[in-house]
Amino acid sequence: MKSTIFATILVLLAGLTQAAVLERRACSGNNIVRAAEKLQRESNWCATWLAAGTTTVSIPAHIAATPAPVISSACSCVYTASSTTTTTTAPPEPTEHLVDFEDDDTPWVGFIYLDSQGRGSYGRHRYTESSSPQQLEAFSGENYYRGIFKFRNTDTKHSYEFSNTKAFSVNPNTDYDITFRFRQFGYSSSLVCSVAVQVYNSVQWDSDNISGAVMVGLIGVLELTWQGDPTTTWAKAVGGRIHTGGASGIALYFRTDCRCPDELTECGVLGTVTAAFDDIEIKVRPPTP
Ligand SMILES: [Ca+2]
Repeated sequence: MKSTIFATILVLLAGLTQAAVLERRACSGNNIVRAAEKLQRESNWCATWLAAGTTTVSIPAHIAATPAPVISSACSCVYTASSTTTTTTAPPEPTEHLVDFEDDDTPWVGFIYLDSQGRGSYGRHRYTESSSPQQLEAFSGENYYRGIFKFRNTDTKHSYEFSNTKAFSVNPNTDYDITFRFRQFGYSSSLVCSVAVQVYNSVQWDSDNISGAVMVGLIGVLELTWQGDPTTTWAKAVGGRIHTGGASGIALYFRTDCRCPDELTECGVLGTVTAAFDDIEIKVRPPTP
């Protein structure tokens, strides 16, 4: 009994080995595989054969004597049907945009920072309950974008600039409203910060260069007014109207200038200032009734 089982296992093992060898041989360069290779290369014949089945495809004369299963086997060696050939069409980009800085990945928003001494920091900032009370809560969610800088006695002005690195898609020949939330934090009654926004139709971005945003094609400068007081709360900048003309994209360039008032002889009393942005919105202007 024991020897019978052993013999059966040996036979099974032999069968497996033989099948494996046969398969390798089927894919080696024998005549029928070479013929299949040529047919596939020249006319996609193997793909058609394997897809359509053996009854509806005419067999070239030089392999007509070969049994169909052998042809299929050879064709399988030279052509593998792929399920990844379906083309995917990217969904159209939205023409209205909200930048709330909540995503980790905000690839089209890059920023540059300037001040006369090159001091300060900038970036997307996350406010949590454990943050210092001196820090600023976001307008939406937990995140906003900020520049932060400290006045020294000899400083008269700090400027903070940023732009997006990829133009937002918009409809040409359309009126858009551009709004955003801004807050100046660390306010001293005599400090004045102002925000100016320029709109371009594209931006070229060199990510290796910290100041690598090159704005192209000025469309206009936004005339802004404030809903609220940006020194005490998040105020909404409104009135930023733009007509896209021939442009199908717009890129925004923000500049914040914070000046030490002339009457202050020692600007260091202004301390640390945060210029913060959140919820930048680009929307088609509703038609006026
Ligand atoms: Ca936010």
